[in-house]
Amino acid sequence: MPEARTIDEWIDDAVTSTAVYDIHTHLYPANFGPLMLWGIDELLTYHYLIGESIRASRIDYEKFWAMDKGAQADFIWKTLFVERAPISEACRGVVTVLHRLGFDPASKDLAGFRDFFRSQTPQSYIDRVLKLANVHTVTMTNDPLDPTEREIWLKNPERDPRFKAVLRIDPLLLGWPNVGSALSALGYSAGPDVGERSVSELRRFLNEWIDRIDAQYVAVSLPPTWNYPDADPCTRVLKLAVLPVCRERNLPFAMMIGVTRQANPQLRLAGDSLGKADITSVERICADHPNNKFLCTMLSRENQHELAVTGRLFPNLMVFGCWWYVNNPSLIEEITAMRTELLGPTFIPQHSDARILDQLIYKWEHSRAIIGSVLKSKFIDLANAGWNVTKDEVDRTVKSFLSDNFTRFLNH
Ligand code: FIX
Ligand code: ZN
Repeated sequence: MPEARTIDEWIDDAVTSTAVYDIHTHLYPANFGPLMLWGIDELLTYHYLIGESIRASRIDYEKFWAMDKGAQADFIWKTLFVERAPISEACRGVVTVLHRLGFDPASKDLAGFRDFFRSQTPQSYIDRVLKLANVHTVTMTNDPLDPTEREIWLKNPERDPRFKAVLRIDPLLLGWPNVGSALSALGYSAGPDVGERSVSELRRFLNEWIDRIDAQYVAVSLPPTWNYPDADPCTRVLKLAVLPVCRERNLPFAMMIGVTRQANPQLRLAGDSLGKADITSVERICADHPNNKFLCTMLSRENQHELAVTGRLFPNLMVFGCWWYVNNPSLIEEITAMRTELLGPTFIPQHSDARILDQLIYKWEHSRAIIGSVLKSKFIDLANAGWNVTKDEVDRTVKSFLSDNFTRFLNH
């Protein structure tokens, strides 16, 4: 029977050496030009830090937005890292990145940090960050209704195999009636009635873009008020277009539930809020469509226990990640322990939601440590119960959590 210290070492080794498949990010490869965000100024102007710095400084919104990115980064650095201790998770993240890149973050030498990033090239920096973060593949968040992104895809860009695509369709479910004209402008005639003609056009849109970007899954974010089924275009488009296409192509449909967009519009991207959603909508959509695969993450802490239980009830549902406002150490630990106790090794504990490439370094370093500490207590409890824990079991469990549960679910 291995000692607790031995199990700890096995888990530390496995958690640090296992490469991650990051199943939800907003990252882009080097040949997507302005969409690829990286470097210290992007790290500092991450919307989490914009929210924190405007709160801490009480600066006027207009005055903040009137600054260019460099000035905003200076302001956030001064407000959160010089005038205050950077103890929030998002601030600690910047410190972890600088430290892992070999800097002394406490030098507070912003100009020196900038010199370093100016000396990097996007492609070589991607190689460096993926290696440092030990991430083998990320999925992007691809919106064909975004003109800048669509233009790049229509040029058939060379693909970096480490950046997989995901077809993000929020407007197709939540944007009626306006999305009708956006689709018509692209040559797809779909009306808010979502009648037969519209349904076949929506299916054509979905199939063409799934092919064009080689989407690994189709995804949407939904408000806490989302109700399934309901007498709205969202339900009709889901039932008549999205789920049939996903079923035919054996692609998971990902639901990110609980976001209230623009609760404070003056904060722009930082102004979104959350709410508790009705878990019975998740139960019903999984029950009504047993041949569809669903990925689901929820934004509200109050939904996490229900979601884990729903995962146990529906094998076609893969519970994943600690999304956004629950992506904080104390909650990642709580959620991961609860899910492990209810679902064993059959869920995906985390995704990074990285918007800036460098964030992969801290989001995975921080989450690996917490996933590791949860697994230590679970495996040691198991050993204390009389089970002869093996290194192979530990390695397989960690690999399932960080990569294989997703690839197996895709291929199932
Ligand atoms: O809907 C999403 O994919 C969210 O992750 C984003 O909208 C959000 O702004 C974010 O970056 C959260 O971390
Ligand atoms: Zn996201």
